[in-house]
Amino acid sequence: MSTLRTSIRYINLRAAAAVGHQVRHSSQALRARLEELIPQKAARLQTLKKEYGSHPVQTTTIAQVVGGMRGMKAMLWEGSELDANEGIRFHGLNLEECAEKLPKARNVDGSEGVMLPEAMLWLIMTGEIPTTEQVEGLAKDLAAQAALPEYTLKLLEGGLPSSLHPMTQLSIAVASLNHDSKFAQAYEKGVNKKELWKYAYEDSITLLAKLPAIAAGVYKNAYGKGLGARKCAELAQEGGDWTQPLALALSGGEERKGWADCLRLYLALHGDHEGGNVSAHTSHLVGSALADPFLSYSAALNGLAGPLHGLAAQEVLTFVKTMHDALGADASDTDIEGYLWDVLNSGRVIPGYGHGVLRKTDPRFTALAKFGSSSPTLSSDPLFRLVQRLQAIATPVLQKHGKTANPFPNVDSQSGACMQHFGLEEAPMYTVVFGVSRALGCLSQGVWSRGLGLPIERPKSVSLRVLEEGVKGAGAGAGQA
Ligand code: CMX
Repeated sequence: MSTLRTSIRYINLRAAAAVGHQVRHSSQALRARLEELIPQKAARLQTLKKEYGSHPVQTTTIAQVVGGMRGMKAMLWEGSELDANEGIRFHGLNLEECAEKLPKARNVDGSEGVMLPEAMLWLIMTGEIPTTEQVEGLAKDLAAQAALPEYTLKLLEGGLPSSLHPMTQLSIAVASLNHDSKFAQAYEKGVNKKELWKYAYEDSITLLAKLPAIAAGVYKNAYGKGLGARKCAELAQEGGDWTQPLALALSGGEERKGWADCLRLYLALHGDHEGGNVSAHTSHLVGSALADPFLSYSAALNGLAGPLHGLAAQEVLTFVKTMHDALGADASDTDIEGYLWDVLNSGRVIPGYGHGVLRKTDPRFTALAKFGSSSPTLSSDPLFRLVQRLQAIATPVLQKHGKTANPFPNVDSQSGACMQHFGLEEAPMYTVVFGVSRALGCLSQGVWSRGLGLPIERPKSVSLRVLEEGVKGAGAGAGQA
């Protein structure tokens, strides 16, 4: 692989340390902006609650109660909204607009890279497009806190068995950071509830800063590969953006052309997907009990580890590889179609297809496919090509099968094929990388939930008997009318 070094135009952190006052000032810009925005939105929320608190949003149906609460509007979150046909929008911006407007990485050859995930974080948190300087300040803030405490390092340097699933290792390492949670300490000291968001923010930045090193540590601990957590944190502290140290740590220090940009794109695209998906909702729920951001996000990761959610990327790659091995490189469309029917007839799902909300091809799938197709090496990768080809075959098969509400590919269909091409071949790591990304949205949501003073979540469950009695009542009532 070629070794074109990618980096962004950030000044070196050590040089910046010489003007420590300025660095502190710039890196606190996001927090300062939140300090302006949160009271404004909190006031709007109070007015809405006071004047229209009993206004109905929608009627809840029995199908929703017994059907995983599909489409039930029951949470407040503005970072992103998911339209069934258009896909994700971040504060109103679709993915193409984000790709165009957000500050980007810059390669040392002068070419422009892809949007930076830390710019996406800024957008999710504030609803505003950051300037390059603001993103630089944020990246420096993250880099300064990249190192892991010894107790977390111990876990990732042999403390946890290498055979433990990487997602379990990630979740445990994240939860361990609760040892030094500023949020938990502030709560214990009795800090005013209105101030708690500031501590949630501090913990969230700390966690985002450390996630790349944790992921690198998990990789090394599970597979004995890569540079590990300490080296990843050291690389971060040498300057650069949030992604590059992780890209290098996962590739064992080899600078693979296109890899850092692929990872940046992946991290930006997966940052948030509305508030109700399993990982986002879990962190919201756990955070509503005022558990600190480390515990809340660790819980979210356990949900992300489910095969119907984040683990799907791992499943897809295994599925595509197995199919490739079983049918051979010269498989015809008919061979592939037969293979898919065998899967469906044996009661299994086709991983990477379907979605709880989307009813069209996931635009994140399209964004990764576009990235791959523009890369001379990735576009000719056999597995990448098979994923592209599968799209035209699997959708009609699923349509004919007739069960799936959305017979189109979701993002997990594509991501594993991209990552394996750049050398990250261990499929369980894909969900770990997803876990690094999803923190952008989950943690932002946690900061805002505390800023808006949202209460503990406590929906009402009902028994089958209550539902049955309710139906009888409605029938009798209708009959009498
Ligand atoms: N292959 C085969 N059958 C599928 C299917 C698929 N890819 N997707 C859905 N179905 C089936 C469901 O299992 C369900 O069958 P039953 O009625 O027998 O239970 C039926 O179609 C209806 O399901 P749905 O309303 O279309 O889908 P849900 O909202 O219940 O579930 C999802 C959504 C993603 C869990 C489902 O489509 C699925 O299992 N897909 C495969 C796994 C996957 O790719 N997950 C990643 C999702 C993205 C993410 O969250 O990261």
